[in-house]
Amino acid sequence: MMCYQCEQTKGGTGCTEIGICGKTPEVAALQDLLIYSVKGLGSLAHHARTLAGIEDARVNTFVNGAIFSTLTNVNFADDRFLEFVNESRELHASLSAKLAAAGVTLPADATAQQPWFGSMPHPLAWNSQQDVALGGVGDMIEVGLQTGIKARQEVLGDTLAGLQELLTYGLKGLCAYAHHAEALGHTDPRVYADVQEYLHFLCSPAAADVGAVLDACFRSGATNFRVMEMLSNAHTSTFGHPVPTPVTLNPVPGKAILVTGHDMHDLHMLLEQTQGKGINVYTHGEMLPAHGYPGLKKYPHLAGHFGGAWYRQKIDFAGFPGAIAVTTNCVLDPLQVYKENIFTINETGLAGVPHIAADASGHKDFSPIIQRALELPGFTPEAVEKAPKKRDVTVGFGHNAVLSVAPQVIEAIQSGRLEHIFLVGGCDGSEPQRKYYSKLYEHMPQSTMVLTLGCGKFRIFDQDFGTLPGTEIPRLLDMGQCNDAYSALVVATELAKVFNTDVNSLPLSLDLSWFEQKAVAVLLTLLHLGVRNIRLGPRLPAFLTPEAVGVLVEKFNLMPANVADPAGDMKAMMACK
Ligand code: FS2
Ligand code: SF4
Repeated sequence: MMCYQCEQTKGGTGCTEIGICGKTPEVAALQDLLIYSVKGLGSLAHHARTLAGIEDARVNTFVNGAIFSTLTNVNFADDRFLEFVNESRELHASLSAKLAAAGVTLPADATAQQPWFGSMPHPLAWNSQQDVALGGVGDMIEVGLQTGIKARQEVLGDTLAGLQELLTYGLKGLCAYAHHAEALGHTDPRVYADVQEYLHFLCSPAAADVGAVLDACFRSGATNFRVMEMLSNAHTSTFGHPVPTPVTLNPVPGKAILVTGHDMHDLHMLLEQTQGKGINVYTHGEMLPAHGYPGLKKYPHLAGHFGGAWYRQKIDFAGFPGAIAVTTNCVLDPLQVYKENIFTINETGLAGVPHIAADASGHKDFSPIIQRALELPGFTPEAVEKAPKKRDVTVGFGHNAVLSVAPQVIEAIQSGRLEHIFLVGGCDGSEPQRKYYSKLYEHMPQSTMVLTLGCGKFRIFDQDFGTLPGTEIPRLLDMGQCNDAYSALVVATELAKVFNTDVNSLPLSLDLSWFEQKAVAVLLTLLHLGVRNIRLGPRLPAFLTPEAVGVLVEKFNLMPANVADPAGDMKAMMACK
């Protein structure tokens, strides 16, 4: 195997024997094959749309969900990937039949072999081959082994192969966001069309040109901006705009379910299905911001938050006395001690763990999770009594809430009481270098504010940063999940308008911690918007060669976070460098 799609990749170069995340070579091969097959399906859907105006709703939904399933820490179950690849080929056959019925033939070069597919045919041609024997996982792994990055690196060289991966990884993040929005009934035909155009592009001769690939990367950043806006609207129109809300970290006695991941729609369905059953529902990880939404906080049995960032989940889940529902990433191979308590939903999957699928109407029956919660002890009064008491945390500073205090923030900037604003957004992880982000906060002067989003916030979310001098406004404002990066962009854009300048000229610094491919999508959006001077860490992506990084440094002054010197980075940022 060879996988270098996330920040924790082995040695900063690539996981080759087994993933640091626990991904096996078998699952890696199946994921590579799925991406390869979806490139072919996306290319066919692009032809169907542009040549015959055919829009296939099942294909649109499937492509985004399938790509999402290959994102880091989403799915480790080889049988799920067998299903995904088979479904990709079935959808390909049914869309081909629609084209044939419409009397449309594909251009002669539609399946022209590109050298970087190596021993495999063009993906569109492979999807169409009826004589490919894919009886079981073993057959599929054999084929999948031929679709990895290595073949592309050999033909294209590391820089171009890496830039093709940059586009693919950006699509993984974008498709995850789009899929979340779709779960809430929000879709955009242009987003489906864009995704499939990029997949088609990756199968075309144009993808052998560095400039064309970079251009496609930045265009995908524009698409992702639409998607993040759509997702923000999906959340706020369904559950209302987040409002500042204190959240307890102390459990209460009673049966319990822990909900992890990012999918608010699942949390809502679970809150509905647990009403009146004497079960308390707790959020974990990226679900923390759910407490700020009026449409979710209204449920009295949404009892609080339990645990920290995703990478601590083995400790958190082992210590949770109830059932655990996994709605999205980040999930890890479970410990035996809680394996009987955990359930996967949506695109997530774990070998040997029950999966709850939606029915044709999108409804999910969470009875197995509820049943398991009722079987388990939950939090006993004694355990609650003994647990160390923690202070509340406050969530709910989406763009509406932050903009409602904008006049005070602006006044504070104008009077010099607020010197600088930091956006420290992104992912958390277990590597020691990530201590840089914890230390960064220690060096922040009192005359500053910090906006957080994503699971990186768990480094400081329970600390008291006090209020901005002369105001009641907290210095630390959490804007939500990594999915809520849109809110930060709205705030920055509105502030720039007030000061009659652009985002790059504000007293604002972005210090981003990346881990997986949603962060790649957000980075491409920021670059598309022309945001400069972003710090990125703790390590730069392994898939970007020094040559590729050089282009980003030259165009955008993208900087690696100086993880050895957080104080130095803080000083530089205070000087707007
Ligand atoms: Fe955190 Fe993990 Fe949010 Fe990322 S829970 S690193 O995949 O999506 O952020
Ligand atoms: Fe390694 Fe990350 Fe790939 Fe997992 S997702 S195999 S940790 S690079």
